[in-house]
Amino acid sequence: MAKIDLRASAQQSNDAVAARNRDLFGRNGVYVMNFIGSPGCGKTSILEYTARHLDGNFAAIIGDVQTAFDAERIRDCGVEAHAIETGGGCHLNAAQIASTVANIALDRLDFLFIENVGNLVCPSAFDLGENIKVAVLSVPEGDEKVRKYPALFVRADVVFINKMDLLDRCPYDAERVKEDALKVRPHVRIFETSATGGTGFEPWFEFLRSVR
Ligand SMILES: Nc1nc2c(ncn2[C@@H]2O[C@H](COP(=O)(O)OP(=O)(O)OP(=O)(O)O)[C@@H](O)[C@H]2O)c(=O)[nH]1
Ligand SMILES: [Mg+2]
Repeated sequence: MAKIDLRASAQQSNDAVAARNRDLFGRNGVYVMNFIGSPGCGKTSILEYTARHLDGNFAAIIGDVQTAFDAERIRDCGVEAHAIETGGGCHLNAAQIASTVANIALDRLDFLFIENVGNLVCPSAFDLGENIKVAVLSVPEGDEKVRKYPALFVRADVVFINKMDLLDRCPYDAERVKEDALKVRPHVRIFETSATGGTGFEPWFEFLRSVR
């Protein structure tokens, strides 16, 4: 009897839905970013700062295992935000995105921000149909994450190093992190920010204006 590889088959069906999402996003002219990083690295805080300071039309989809807290934080910034509660799942999948975007008027958006479930491993393996993956690192996590979790960094076109305000309190070699990221992804764009302090965002906004 032929063996069925369930993981490969789940991946294939995810890829097919992701391709349909990508086609839909392209037809509507919306640029989609999939934010991936450890729990607490500052994904929502970066989106909050972006929501408050970026000109343009955008919406957000926020994935969490449980609660809609982070989607509420984005709504408090005056931006449409939809929560996906995975109920235990450690990453978002393309079908969840497809059913959520069915409730969003994509044609009036410039950008759609997706915050994946806090996790440096699983989310990087699941295409959602996004234009780019955005990896978020933060200073207190330690400076070896690019080397330890390469699967994300070979795929990410943007890397944030967030919580730069904590640099004087944590041993962290930001230059080494940048070298590591450039080694595995030579054209990656790296932004060094403090989301709570509101520093380092202008190059990120310039990048967004350039892809719009
Ligand atoms: N010092 C400092 N704290 C920050 C910064 N960015 C975020 N924080 C704090 O870090 C904590 C986690 O931030 P979130 O934005 O919720 O992190 P997240 O990545 O969305 O977390 P999950 O959704 O749970 O994975 C909060 O207490 C933030 O206020 C920063 O740049 N500097
Ligand atoms: Mg969050």
